[in-house]
Amino acid sequence: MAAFDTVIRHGTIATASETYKADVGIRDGRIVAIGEALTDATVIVDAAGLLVLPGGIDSHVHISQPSGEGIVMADDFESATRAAAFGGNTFVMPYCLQQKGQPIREALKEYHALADRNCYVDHSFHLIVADPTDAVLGQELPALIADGYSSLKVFMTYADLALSDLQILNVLSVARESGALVQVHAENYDAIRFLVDRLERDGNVGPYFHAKSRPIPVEREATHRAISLAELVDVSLVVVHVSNRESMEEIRRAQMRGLTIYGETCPQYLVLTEEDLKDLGMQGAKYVCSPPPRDFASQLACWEGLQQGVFTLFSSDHCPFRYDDPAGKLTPRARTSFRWIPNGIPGVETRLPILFSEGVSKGRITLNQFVALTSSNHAKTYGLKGKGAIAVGYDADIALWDPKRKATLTQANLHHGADYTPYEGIEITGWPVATMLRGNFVVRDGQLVGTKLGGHYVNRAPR
Ligand code: DUC
Ligand code: ZN
Ligand code: ZN
Repeated sequence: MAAFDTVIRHGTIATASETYKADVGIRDGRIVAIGEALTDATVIVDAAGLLVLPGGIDSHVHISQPSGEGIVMADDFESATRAAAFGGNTFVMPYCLQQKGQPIREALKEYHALADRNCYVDHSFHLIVADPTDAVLGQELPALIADGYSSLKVFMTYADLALSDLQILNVLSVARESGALVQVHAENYDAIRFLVDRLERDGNVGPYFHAKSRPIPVEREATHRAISLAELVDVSLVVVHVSNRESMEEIRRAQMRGLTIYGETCPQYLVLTEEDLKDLGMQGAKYVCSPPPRDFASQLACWEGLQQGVFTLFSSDHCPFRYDDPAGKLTPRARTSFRWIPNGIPGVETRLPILFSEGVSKGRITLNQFVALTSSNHAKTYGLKGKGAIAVGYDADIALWDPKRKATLTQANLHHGADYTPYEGIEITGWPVATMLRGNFVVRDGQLVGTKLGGHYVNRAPR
């Protein structure tokens, strides 16, 4: 019997801290050896000229999430995880949304039923707490956290989701007691309501005014408040999808004061601006997400956050809706006001190529920072054991990258369920040419070779 099931030969391994040439020996889905001239294998993969990176972990995606009456998300678990695999990912973390009045366990049952035997990559769920009743806080959440659902998300905006400060404090307190990590969507709900009403009153209803209804102070204020609430409870917090300097500086200040506040940013804040929403017709709806893309100075601030370690997580916030579809961006009411345009854009397949190309290929970040920001830090932050590194004992979740390969992002070549990409036309240098999940190829040479039975649910111990 051969020593290894598979050996990846002649590649260049990169981890969050180092880059070196070595072969990788895989047995039973795990990395069991890293060394020179490993040859005793059933399958040998020649990775000459390629980078051998841990598979991407996208810890912020929305899949099959209810999104309002008549609105349907463009991806189910099959299409989202297929797109994820084509984009060099081996793990996604979607949300389980608790609807008002619903036990979270009931919501979880529904999401598991949708995901089971329907995923090309591994997955785990964050729990969106929309209704923190005494029963949810006192019994349900502690039990769920103990069962391995160890991350929660709270919203400071949206009619059916926004929690009061008191409710957020209560959730943070349960997280502290039970060992969960809380993410926050930081935008001030009342300020947005005020601005939306004023814009509509003045007849400013096109997609562009979505951005004007959620300016930077709306996000900065909520970021500051959320951090203060976490400080009061003495608990860690992840501020997700940060879009601008002022919010980034709030996080930096908190970190410098010794608080454990994690920051996340996303591709839309590096390569899009609010100008993209400006269209006399409805095309701007393709870029409507929250917080909205800002301006060039904000892009630079987000790069600075990544370079200087204020942001340790780079996620897609994949939240796809079809554009030309009454169940998507062009829902009939969207034409009456930006208020009704579903919030969110696709990005699970394009996250890694965009950061690789704009970051590594253009010299803004190192290859090791790329690995940390897209894989290793997600595993560490959210407690994914044996994921996020090329190391002995770790799962053989691997993306092979051709750092020189050029491509143009275009809808025709993507695999998500949306009918557009907001990143259409972006030129990329550096491409994931193969994705391997626990030692088996899911995507190879542009072909899907895995099965939707391959991706497993992974639970995560309390912190
Ligand atoms: N928040 C997200 O995290 N994703 C999409 C929409 C939103 O508001
Ligand atoms: Zn959010
Ligand atoms: Zn999101």
